[in-house]
Amino acid sequence: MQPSTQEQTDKEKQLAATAAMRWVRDGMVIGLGSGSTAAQFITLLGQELRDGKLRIQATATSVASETLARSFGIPLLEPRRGLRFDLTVDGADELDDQLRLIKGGGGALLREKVLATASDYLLIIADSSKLVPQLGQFPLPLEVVPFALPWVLDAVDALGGAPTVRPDKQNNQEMARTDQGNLLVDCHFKALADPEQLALQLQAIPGIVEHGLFLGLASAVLIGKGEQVVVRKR
Ligand code: ABF
Repeated sequence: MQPSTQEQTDKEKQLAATAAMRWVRDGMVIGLGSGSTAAQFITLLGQELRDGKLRIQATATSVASETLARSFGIPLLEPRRGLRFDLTVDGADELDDQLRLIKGGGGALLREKVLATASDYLLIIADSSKLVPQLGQFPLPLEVVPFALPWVLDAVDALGGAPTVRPDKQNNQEMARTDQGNLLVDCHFKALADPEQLALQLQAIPGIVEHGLFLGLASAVLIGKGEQVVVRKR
């Protein structure tokens, strides 16, 4: 019997997360990403640590990842000046062949970008559905300060982004909140002809704390594809 698409996707995530362990060295300071693929990596890391095979320290990009890391006893570092990460391992919602990414579908884009920027090496792990010829089918997330929301919506509309405020379906709330208490806006550009230009335009809108375009940040991507892992490096 053929595995279902979901089973295949889960397997590809597992393959990518397992392959990422080859980038881990004893004594490293590691940034922990968010989402289901990153969770698989944190689990593998936690198991190695628990078995005494590895000593690492880490900082997590979300409360969820922090909770998972804590459950394995991974030593967690608080943000502080000068703290750098040897390696950050994180997932993505979309990626193209230039290693440009859309992230933030899980709402953790701000901390993800902070850690990505403070990392010497950003390793992205993903299943094969994430690799696309052109970014933009996946709605581009923005983290927005609540006060600024109406004006941010106007400005993104003017750019053709057809913005929607992300609801918190789980808690039946009209608006989801990030770990920082901000709102999430999803932009439906459909296709991003010039992600670099769009990133500059979004950065210029007051009230947008961060956008989900990760450009020039990924050092390498590991893509689970069927039974294999495809590696792409910058
Ligand atoms: C995070 O997890 C994100 O930036 C992205 O939204 C998401 C990918 O999710 P998954 O690994 O569950 O497909 O890394």
